[in-house]
Amino acid sequence: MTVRIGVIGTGMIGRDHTRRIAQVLAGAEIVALSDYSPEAAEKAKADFAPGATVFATGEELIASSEVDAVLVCSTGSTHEAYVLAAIAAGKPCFCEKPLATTAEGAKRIVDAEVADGRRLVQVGFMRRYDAGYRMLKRVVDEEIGTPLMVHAAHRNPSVPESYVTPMAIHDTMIHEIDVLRWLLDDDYVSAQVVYPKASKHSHAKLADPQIVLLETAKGVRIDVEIFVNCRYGYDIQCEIVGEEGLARLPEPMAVTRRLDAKLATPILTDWKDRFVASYDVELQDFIEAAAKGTASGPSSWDGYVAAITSDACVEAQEAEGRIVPISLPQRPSLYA
Ligand code: ISE
Repeated sequence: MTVRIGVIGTGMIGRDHTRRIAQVLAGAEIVALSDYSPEAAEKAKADFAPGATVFATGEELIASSEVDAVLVCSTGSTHEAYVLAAIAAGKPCFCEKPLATTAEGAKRIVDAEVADGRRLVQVGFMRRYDAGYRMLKRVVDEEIGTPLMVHAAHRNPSVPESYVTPMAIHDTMIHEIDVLRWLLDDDYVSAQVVYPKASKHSHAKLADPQIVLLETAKGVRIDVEIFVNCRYGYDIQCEIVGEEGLARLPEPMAVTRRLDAKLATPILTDWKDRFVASYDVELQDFIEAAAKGTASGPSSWDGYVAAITSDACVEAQEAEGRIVPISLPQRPSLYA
């Protein structure tokens, strides 16, 4: 079966996913597009999916009998309503992060999915599909013994002027929040934020860098450096220290040069390039599950846990070093 997909939000990553589904992946076609800017939807149609229908609203796209499954790639504040509408329509739905902008919103999605009784939602936590993180997980699961500590860093060369302190959590560290609990098969019990000396490249509304300290239910201690004006490149680091040894996320493949009296390896600068291959794998997974009328991969529950943890981290940002407890509700059996 060919899954007929509708994409809501075609300006940014939704445009790239439209290309991916139309030109790279197997088993699906783009039949519908919608964007708050109709020109963006028309442009995606002209460039990648000439046969697609452009809908004026996401709601109409979801309701269309021509659409089997939905990609929600619009701005974060619109996600919750679209995902709830897709669940109500019984259609598999891939939602970019965040699943919702509040933990209560994410919970409404979990509740709707649980009431429906089957998984329909996949959240766009693409790092779980990254080849490097998958290799790292295998080594953590099988070789280094019980994990004790994690040292991680998430560095962006720069961010737009509109990027402010809480976004370091909601927009940036959300990836570590998800991927580390997946790597460790664990959940967080507390968060604390400490601020090093501020970089002169930041501004009054952005504390940069920050260090977030997380503790897990199994007692693992995690430090995550978030530094979004690091200047030199887009750099994701992750080191897990276990009882028997240590495992490190591989660097992205790059050619080392011996040139002009220097030994040099280039570092990427754009996050879209760093995880480009994982987007292909995650969406292929979505298509395969959608063909069976369901969803797999990162779930609404994972989106909800990420939202609860993010809220605690933002509270910790404001709490001047105080440790903020994190407590999770009981995990419904649908997500066991
Ligand atoms: C962006 O939205 C991402 O998802 C990137 O992975 C992250 O590095 C960046 O800081 C975010 O703004």
